[in-house]
Amino acid sequence: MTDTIIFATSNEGKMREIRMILADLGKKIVSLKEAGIQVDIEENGETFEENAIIKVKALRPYTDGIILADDSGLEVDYMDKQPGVHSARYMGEDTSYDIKNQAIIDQLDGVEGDARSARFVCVIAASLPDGTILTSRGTIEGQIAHKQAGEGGFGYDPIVYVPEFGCTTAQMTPEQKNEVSHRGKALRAMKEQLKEYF
Ligand code: ITT
Repeated sequence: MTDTIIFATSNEGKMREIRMILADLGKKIVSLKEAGIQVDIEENGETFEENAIIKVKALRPYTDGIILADDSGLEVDYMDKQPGVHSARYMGEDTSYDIKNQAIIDQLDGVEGDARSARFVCVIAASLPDGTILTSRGTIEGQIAHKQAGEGGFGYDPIVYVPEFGCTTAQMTPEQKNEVSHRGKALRAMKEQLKEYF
């Protein structure tokens, strides 16, 4: 089985975390850009699972090796679990996260305590050379912060406050975030499944 895994993502923030979490797998992990693949994938699924599977399947014509993909997002309970699978597209793909994050804080104006609950969700899909599709899921529970805090991570990290740690996921070190995050949990679960195939 090939020693290179294509990770079907164009998101550099995700890719930084993925490389750290999968470092012990002993495989070379390459992003779409590094693999020289330009593909426009229509993520029209209604669930994180559907979209993660859409991504790995879209890459199958380009390689006969293992393909991984991540579909993830932020569910805000007070907003009926939005932006959810639309997290990247929420308020427009080109709108800055400073603006998107402030808009979510503004929508929760006057909402207090547990009613501010939210979570990051991550689903990892794998497509194996024999056609097998695997998925794994991870979540991290938090609350929407009253103001943005922290410089780490990417995307919605500055507004996801995790009570057990007393900080947002943007205020965690990369190691801390990977230890407790939706992506860390989903990728470690996927590693366990993949070990059976190596
Ligand atoms: P790819 O499809 O190319 O992987 P994408 O950014 O479009 O990149 P998604 O469709 O899975 O990926 O959308 C995920 C969005 O959810 C991401 O752009 C962020 O806005 C948000 N998100 C996911 N994980 C996050 C994290 O760990 N920290 C902050 N925001 C996160």
